[in-house]
Amino acid sequence: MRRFEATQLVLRLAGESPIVSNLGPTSSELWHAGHRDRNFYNYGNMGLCSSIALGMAMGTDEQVISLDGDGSLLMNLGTVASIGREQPKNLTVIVWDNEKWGQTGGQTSHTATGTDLEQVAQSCSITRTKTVSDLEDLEAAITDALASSEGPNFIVAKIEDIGGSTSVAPVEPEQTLYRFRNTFVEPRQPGD
Ligand SMILES: Cc1ncc(C[n+]2csc(CCOP(=O)(O)OP(=O)(O)O)c2C)c(N)n1
Ligand SMILES: [Mg+2]
Repeated sequence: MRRFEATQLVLRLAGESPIVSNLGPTSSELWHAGHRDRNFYNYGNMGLCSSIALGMAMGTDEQVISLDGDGSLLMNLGTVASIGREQPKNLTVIVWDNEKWGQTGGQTSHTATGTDLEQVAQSCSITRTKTVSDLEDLEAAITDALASSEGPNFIVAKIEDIGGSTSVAPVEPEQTLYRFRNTFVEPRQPGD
C-alpha cells in the first residue's frame, strides 16, 4: 500500500473531521491529496502529531484523526500511554508504518526489528486496534473507527518503503494554525 493512495482514502472517509499530520512527506502528501482548512500540518516537530491530536480530541466532540509515522511515534511512545489513560472516544490514530525513518535517509526503525506498535497500544489499554497492509482493510478499519463512539482507535497501516511521492507542500506553521483554528470559531455576528 502506498501512503499517497492511502491518504486519498483517509480524506474521502474523513468528511469534515480535523486531520493532524506528521511532519515531512506525510504532511506534503496530505496537502497534495487534498488541502483543506481542517488539515493541521506538523512542521519540524517529531513525535508530537498524536499528542496534538489527543489534546484536540479532548477539546471537541468531533472525530479527530492523527496521521502519525512509525519513527516519530517511537520517539514519543508516552503519547500512546497518555491516549490509553485519557481514553478519548473521538480519536483515531493511523500510523503510517514504513519501518523506517524515511525522510532522513531510510534508517531502519524498531518496527522492522520486532517492535509491534499495535501491541504497544494494546498494552496501554487501547483496545480498538488493527494492523492493515492494503487499502481494502484500511478502508474497513477507518470506516469502523469513525462510525464508533467507543474510541480511541489505533490503526497501524503498513506502507511501502518509498520516498515522498510528491514535492514539498508550501505550508507555513503560522498559517496552518490560523486557518485551522478559524474552522472552530463561530463567525462573529453583526453587533457581537
Ligand atoms: C526531535 C527531532 N529529531 C530528529 C528530527 C529529524 N527527523 C525529521 S523526520 C525524521 C524521521 C521521521 O520518521 P517517521 O515518523 O517514520 O516518518 P517517515 O519519514 O518514515 O515518513 C527525523 C529523524 C526532527 N525533526 N526532530
Ligand atoms: Mg517511517
